[in-house]
Amino acid sequence: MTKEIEVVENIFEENDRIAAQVNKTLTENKVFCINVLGAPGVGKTSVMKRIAEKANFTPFVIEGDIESDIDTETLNKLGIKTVQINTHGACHLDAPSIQNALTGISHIKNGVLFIENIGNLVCPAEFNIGEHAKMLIVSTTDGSDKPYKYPLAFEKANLIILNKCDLTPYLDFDYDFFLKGVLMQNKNATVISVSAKDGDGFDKVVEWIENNACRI
Ligand SMILES: Nc1nc2c(ncn2[C@@H]2O[C@H](COP(=O)(O)OP(=O)(O)OP(=O)(O)O)[C@@H](O)[C@H]2O)c(=O)[nH]1
Ligand SMILES: [Mg+2]
Repeated sequence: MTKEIEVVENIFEENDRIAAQVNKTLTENKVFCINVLGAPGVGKTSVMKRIAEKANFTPFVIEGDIESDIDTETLNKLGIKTVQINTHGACHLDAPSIQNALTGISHIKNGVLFIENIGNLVCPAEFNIGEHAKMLIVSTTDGSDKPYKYPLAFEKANLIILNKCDLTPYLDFDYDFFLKGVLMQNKNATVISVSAKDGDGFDKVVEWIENNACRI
């Protein structure tokens, strides 16, 4: 039993050591890195597309999926430099996989790197992958109780984006209950409501990213 705990500790230690190296390299190259977290289908890719449209910075993307390169193909077609990681089963990205993927993005300098993590509200929150900030995306279609049920993702997030707000007239999403749950986990995160479908709310998102990116 003791040995099992040691192994888990070693995995986290090794991951954190490599995450620190990734973070140092990105910082030296003036690349602000955002770990994009959220359940499957909440709109992680759609949100990144909207941010890229509005941004004054150069966006780069590492796409994490268990299988397929659908999102990578979509983003590359839009002119956003994107590389794919397929985990073939693993439920989160880790720092060594990011260190390896970075070799696939040529001339990564002066911009913002988005890493779309595996669609999952649990494990990705446990692993640092070299990011400067965690952006958690939740959707009105998920229900307003998610901060209560998946506290770690909310606790770790720096920016929380509530997406699919265009659908609220058709849903019973309780924003006050949602926000109360967020504040129970995290009093420092910025919360922004958006619709990636309509483009509403993205001025604030881009402003947040630009304000934080210039601090590295
Ligand atoms: N109505 C509405 N639909 C949206 C919005 N954002 C995304 N969608 C739709 O939701 C679906 C999933 O969006 P994606 O951006 O692929 O979500 P994702 O989180 O990247 O999904 P995975 O990569 O599969 O985990 C697509 O059909 C989008 O068109 C929104 O703001 N409003
Ligand atoms: Mg996606």
